[in-house]
Amino acid sequence: MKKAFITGINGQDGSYLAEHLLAMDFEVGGLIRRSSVSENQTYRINHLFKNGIKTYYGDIIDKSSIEKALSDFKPDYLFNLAAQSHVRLSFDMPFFTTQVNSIGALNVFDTIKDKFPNIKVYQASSSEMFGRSIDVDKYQRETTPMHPVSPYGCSKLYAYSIARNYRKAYGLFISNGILFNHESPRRGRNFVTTKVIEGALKIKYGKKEKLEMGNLDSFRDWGHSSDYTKAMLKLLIHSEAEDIVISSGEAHSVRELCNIVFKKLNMNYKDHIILNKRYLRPEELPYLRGDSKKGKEILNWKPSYTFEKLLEEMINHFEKDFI
Ligand code: NAP
Ligand code: F7E
Repeated sequence: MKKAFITGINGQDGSYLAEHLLAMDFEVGGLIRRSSVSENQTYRINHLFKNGIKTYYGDIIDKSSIEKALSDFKPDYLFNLAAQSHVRLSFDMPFFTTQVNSIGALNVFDTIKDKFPNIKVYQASSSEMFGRSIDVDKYQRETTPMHPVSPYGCSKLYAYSIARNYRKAYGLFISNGILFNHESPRRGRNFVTTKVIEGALKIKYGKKEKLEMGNLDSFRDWGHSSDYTKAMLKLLIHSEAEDIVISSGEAHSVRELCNIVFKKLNMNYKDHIILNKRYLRPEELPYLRGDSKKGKEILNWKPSYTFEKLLEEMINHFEKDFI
């Protein structure tokens, strides 16, 4: 039985990945953070303990905690998903974001180099690393230059680069999955998909009148976390370490997202959405659309969700709380 260890196991992706690994007969372990509200520590993975997952307290800023957990669990694969993953908040907390996303990743890779060089590592890289850079055909792909426009994007670019450096310099198996936005019913409430869906439902059910939003004119390439976490495993069981884009290949604006969600709930978003400058970013990334041709070819990966199906699943999930 192969063993896989996940940092960030209690996150959106960590929980879907853990489910998938268990279904594929892996033994699964993961790092969880201490929270003063202890229920939050394992909020998204409580349903998996009956399957025997093993968790360790730790933090990727604390190198000793990574080393202790890996010495005990002895994984074959490690998925480094732990991060401060909110882009706008990274402008409020640039040092913390860099500490976790950059130095935290280095802590993981350096522990692997010194103590566990046979573990294969997945690094959760992000389309946010491209920033405003885009190819002439209006796609971003593995070869597109990276010019991030947020502290989050910069912190992820450091982790991406040091992953490649450690792979080459020390012969380690470290792969970067360059994932475009992906969502699900488990997406945090302050990301735009969940925020629009919950906001629209509150308006429909009379709990709220207006929804305060930031920039409606940016475009994102949205997929489903359960599809994208399957690509993570495919990347690590691939014969060679690679850097690979995972995306849907479609770009939709935030305005279109609002239009679809409100329409599905028989409302017009224009009657309810107002601008609050608080939700604007000091620098915005205007357009993301990924070309995942390489991933489709070498990993034989393809998404099962369309944008509409993703939104429908999320609306149905959140609407249960209102009925
Ligand atoms: P998420 O829901 O925010 O999950 C992040 C996880 O990391 C949480 O479980 C969190 O712990 C944990 N964490 C944060 N700081 C930590 C630290 N210092 N030490 C240990 N654990 C820590 O994010 P996600 O959507 O699942 O994304 C997973 C990864 O993919 C992240 O690295 C993200 O940056 C990257 N990514 C995400 C997307 C996307 O669209 N979702 C796209 C590209 C890349 P708590 O549960 O205790 O908060
Ligand atoms: O914003 C706009 C906002 O916060 C999407 C993370 O998973 O994907 C995610 O980062 C868009 C942006 O995701 C609001 O300005 C408008 O243009 O849902 P988001 P993100 O910033 O794209 C990347 C790939 C990651 O790696 C990250 O970890 O929506 N927007 N109004 C808003 N966004 C939010 N959150 N809230 C608003 O009120």
